[in-house]
Amino acid sequence: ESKIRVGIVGYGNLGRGTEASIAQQPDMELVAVFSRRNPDSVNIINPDVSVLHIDEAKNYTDKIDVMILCGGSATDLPEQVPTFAEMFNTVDSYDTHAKIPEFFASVDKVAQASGKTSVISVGWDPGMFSVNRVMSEALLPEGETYTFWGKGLSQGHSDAVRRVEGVKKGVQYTIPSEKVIEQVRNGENPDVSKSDRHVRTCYIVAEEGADTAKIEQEIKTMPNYFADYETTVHFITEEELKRDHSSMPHGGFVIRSGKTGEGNNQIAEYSLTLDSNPEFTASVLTAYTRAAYRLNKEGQKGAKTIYDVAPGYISPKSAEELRRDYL
Ligand code: API
Repeated sequence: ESKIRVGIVGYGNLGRGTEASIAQQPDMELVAVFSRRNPDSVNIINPDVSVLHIDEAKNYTDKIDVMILCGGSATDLPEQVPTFAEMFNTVDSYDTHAKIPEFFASVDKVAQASGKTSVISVGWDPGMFSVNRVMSEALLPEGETYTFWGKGLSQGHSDAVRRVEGVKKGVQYTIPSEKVIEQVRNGENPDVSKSDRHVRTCYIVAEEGADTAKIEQEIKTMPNYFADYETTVHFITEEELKRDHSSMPHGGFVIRSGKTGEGNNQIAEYSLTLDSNPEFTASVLTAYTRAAYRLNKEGQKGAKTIYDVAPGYISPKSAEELRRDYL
């Protein structure tokens, strides 16, 4: 059987992680990386893979089965995914939770018309955590679901602070409350909102002469990302950022604490401990690339979320092998 031919659009941390992840998949080959930058300035891992300007992508509709879109959620993906869904099956990790319904609708409209399949918003959250929230709530209808993130570096929030005027570089750490995690694991079902379960800390390198008070204010009041959270902003030098904040760990827990029939406590927990947030998100993207390819072959077109894709579709194993080896 021939390999799934894959393309990558956008080559930042996530694009790079995706290149590395495709190399681990026995049934996929990376055809090309597309970037808005000058292709000569893009340093990819495997020098044998072609790097092309994003405008060239339209010439690859019969050479690429699935395009993985690795741009940021703030401005790239809402524009790029509908554009590419006209020409390719796509996979993305759009992660602005509050705007997923409108994003889904805009992609679905295009993909229904083009006959392509677009798996949207797959990473670990949204993504693996979303699946675990839904599964544990279906199993334990009476109870509470708690999502904790971190401590770790959120790519989405870091991307958001870097878009603030006067910010040269920056990162954001999400820090969960250990006390609340403890209470949840003990089955106490504390009544705390997700903004009270976490604090956010930013380390910012400001542009020369920038108004740091204004930057801080703009970050702290940013809707969806920071407005509802207790946020601290530290200004540091470029050297300090490089020295202390170059790794990108993340992770967290989805915990459902419920009661069944005769009042017995049941706690379901899914946890991730990640040395590299972008490399793991990339691994989820490539697994769902397989699903996008197979769903499209079956004629299941349009936008799909992780809830629409049965687990067997993401495995390189056949349904027969899964029944025999994993059930
Ligand atoms: C946070 C999480 C991170 C989710 C993971 C991923 C990212 O507040 O740290 O942007 O890194 N929402 N969407």
